[in-house]
Amino acid sequence: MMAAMSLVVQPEVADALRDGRAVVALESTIISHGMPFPQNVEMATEVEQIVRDEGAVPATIAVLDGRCHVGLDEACLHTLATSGDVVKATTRDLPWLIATGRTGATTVAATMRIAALAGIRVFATGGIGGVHRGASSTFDVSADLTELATTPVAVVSAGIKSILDIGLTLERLETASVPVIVNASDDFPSFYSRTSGLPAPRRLDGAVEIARLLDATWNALGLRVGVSIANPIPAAAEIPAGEIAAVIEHALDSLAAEGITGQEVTPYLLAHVVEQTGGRSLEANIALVRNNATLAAQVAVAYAGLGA
Ligand code: PSU
Ligand code: MN
Repeated sequence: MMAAMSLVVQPEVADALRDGRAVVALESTIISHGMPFPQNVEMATEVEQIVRDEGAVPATIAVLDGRCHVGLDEACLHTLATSGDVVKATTRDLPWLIATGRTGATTVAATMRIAALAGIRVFATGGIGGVHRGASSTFDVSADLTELATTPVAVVSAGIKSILDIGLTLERLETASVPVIVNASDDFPSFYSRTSGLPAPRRLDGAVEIARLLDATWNALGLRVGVSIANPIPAAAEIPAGEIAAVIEHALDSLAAEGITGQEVTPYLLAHVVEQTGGRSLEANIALVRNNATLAAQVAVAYAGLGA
């Protein structure tokens, strides 16, 4: 089978999946296109350790020379973190990468798809893509939303960055019947900030409640959808929404001035924000990814414990 041939699962990950033990998928666009070197590779390595400390097996996902890898060694992580010509790959890019034997860093969408093929149900990242501001004229809506609508993987993020239209993104997720849960808060978080001005669509408290919701979604109801779990950034690392707002407005202005469109939009905005905050946003970003890895691993352990 073509899918089996192009899927390379690390033995440790394959063993855990076969035995029904907890596995957490991790994406690679955040490494290649979401953070600068060397913080990107330090973050990727540290996050894998956090997942292990919580009793789960990490599986960082990327396409290497046309094969979908589930679980990467140190050398592969380093290549993704340093090589300037790694393609940013969303789901529609996967066939092209496989057909041409190329290397790509997977977005949330592409990581979800490969995780599902491997049988992984829980995935930790920083922020998910969504409906871009001005999408009514640009039609720029991330394929992350399409994937959440069709692929049964739970994605733990710190919410949605306000480079996007958070309200419209939540509307699209509702239309797609994607459960959107906030962990331990009544406010929907906006990545750097614990609030966004919007309420949590639904709230749950902790991994056991979240695992029960996953069981209800996929097993009791048979819904073939993703689940979005928003985990607010720890208070100590938060950048208040009012403070980051001006930086984001500036980033959006220069995006327009430079005429950047399409797949380059998100990496451009992320890099601009890091530059304008003198690295403070990068520290916040790393803190929230750590926090998400912890919760995702706890959820994966709790879900495995249900024997679902
Ligand atoms: N948002 C972030 N950090 C990120 C991304 C989004 O705060 O690193 C990355 C993720 O990989 C996400 C992708 O899946 O950007 C979305 O890109 P686009 O908007 O082109 O779909
Ligand atoms: Mn886009």
